[in-house]
Amino acid sequence: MKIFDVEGFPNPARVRIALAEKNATDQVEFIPVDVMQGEHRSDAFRAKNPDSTVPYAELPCGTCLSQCTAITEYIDGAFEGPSLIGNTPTQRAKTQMMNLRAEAGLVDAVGAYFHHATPGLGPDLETYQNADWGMKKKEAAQNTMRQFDSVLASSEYLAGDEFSMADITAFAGLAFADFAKVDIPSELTNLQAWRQKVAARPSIAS
Ligand SMILES: N[C@@H](CCC(=O)N[C@@H](CS)C(=O)NCC(=O)O)C(=O)O
Repeated sequence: MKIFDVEGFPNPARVRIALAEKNATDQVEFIPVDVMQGEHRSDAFRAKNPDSTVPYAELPCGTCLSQCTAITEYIDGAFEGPSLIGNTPTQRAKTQMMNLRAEAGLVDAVGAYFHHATPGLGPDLETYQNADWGMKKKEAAQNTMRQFDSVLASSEYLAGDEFSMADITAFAGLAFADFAKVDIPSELTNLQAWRQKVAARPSIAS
């Protein structure tokens, strides 16, 4: 399996954490993509991943997968170890729900703020910006943080008692928020405690 990505970017981090959770990092070949030079918008890249995003995976059978959620589903099934997507119908559905909230409400919302209301990736790549939209999405990201804080008042992890893909997505979203300077409101103590607990996992700490 090959992963085309940029080390340290928020969405690639989601897939790298999932691989580390499964102790499978060394079973994957990472191929760097020069996003800052626009390699992901080239015809050759688009032919493999029409989304023009990192990460994408090329599976041993030749199938190309974009979207971290889909790539994580593959990783979860292809490698041993505790499930990141849930074992029962209820756990799976809850994980999907919380993962979607973390993706749309946090990672993508912070991304919209970063790309629209800050210089983002620079003038060559940010060819359309709408600062109002970016500011609105910053507000949305902070509302998602508040929502997650109240979930975590009575739950170990976002989708229940087990660590899951939803936690990975939210963790990457908070790292992106730090980078983009979207404050995590200080009163969200459940969210802060959960973040410290997740940061201490071997898949992240080492
Ligand atoms: N929903 C996508 C998002 C992927 C994404 O937006 N990746 C960013 C890097 S973190 C990217 O490729 N940005 C390129 C650009 O903005 O032109 C996923 O889950 O993979």
